[in-house]
Amino acid sequence: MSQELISAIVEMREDDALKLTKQLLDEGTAPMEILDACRGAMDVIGERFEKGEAFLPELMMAGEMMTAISDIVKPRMVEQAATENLGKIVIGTVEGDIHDIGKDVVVFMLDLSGFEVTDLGVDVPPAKFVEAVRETGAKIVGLSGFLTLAYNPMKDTVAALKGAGLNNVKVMIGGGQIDDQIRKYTGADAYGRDAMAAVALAKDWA
Ligand code: B12
Repeated sequence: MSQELISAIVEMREDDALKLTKQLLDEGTAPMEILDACRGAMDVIGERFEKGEAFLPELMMAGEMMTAISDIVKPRMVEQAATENLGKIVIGTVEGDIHDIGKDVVVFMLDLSGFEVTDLGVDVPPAKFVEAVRETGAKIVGLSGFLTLAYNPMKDTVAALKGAGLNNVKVMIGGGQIDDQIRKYTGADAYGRDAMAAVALAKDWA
């Protein structure tokens, strides 16, 4: 069934993709499992784009489908909602990058898990992260980025936080192309593969 969902997304059959998503949820498939299948589909579309077999309109449509699917999936995650306040987190997509679907899922999950999240949106310069951490007193920062071009802004943001004397703030990074090697390059404290990992890291630091 997940394979069917992947095919529907890759073939840009949005109605089928949304129907299959609802069906999978009704059958008891875990929301994160569905998002994982979507990641597979996004990788295929992304590769086609890279090879010049798909173009910007396809990428945009994939983004729209992904948003619609995560809007269906998100309310199903609510069952596990926490009541305690675990602390404050500042999060945003770094400067030069406007990808926000993955970040929004992370924000949703952190919020649900009991964190008070300040979402700075997309294309966020390092200084804005510093300002928000100072204003909120957050002890955790999340940096999202999907472009190779996001690595340096992530590194700059980590450096800006340190430069501002905010040494006790923990930084986690994530997004499509990010891995532990990029974490080392940026100087961030941890890398999280998905929203569940983001929550686990934040809980560890709370
Ligand atoms: C949809 C999409 C778009 C949409 C974005 C819409 C939106 N509102 O976000 C649009 C059409 C706008 C777009 C634009 C561009 N895109 Co684009 N896009 C994609 C695509 C297909 C899917 C991304 C996505 O939304 N995935 C869905 C989410 C849910 O996936 P996820 O990774 O599983 O999310 C989890 C993790 O990432 C993690 N996570 C996310 N953030 C964080 C943060 C923390 C702290 C943690 C711990 C975890 C974490 O948790 C998430 C939830 O579980 C990817 C391909 C891909 N394989 O990802 C290309 C891709 C990212 N795009 C790419 C490119 C090149 C572009 C453009 C430059 C194209 C152009 N020529 O204009 C522009 C860039 C504009 C800019 N300045 O940012 C390339 C980047 C290549 C590179 N090496 O840099 C990719 C990889 C495609 C490719 N293979 O070529 N894109």
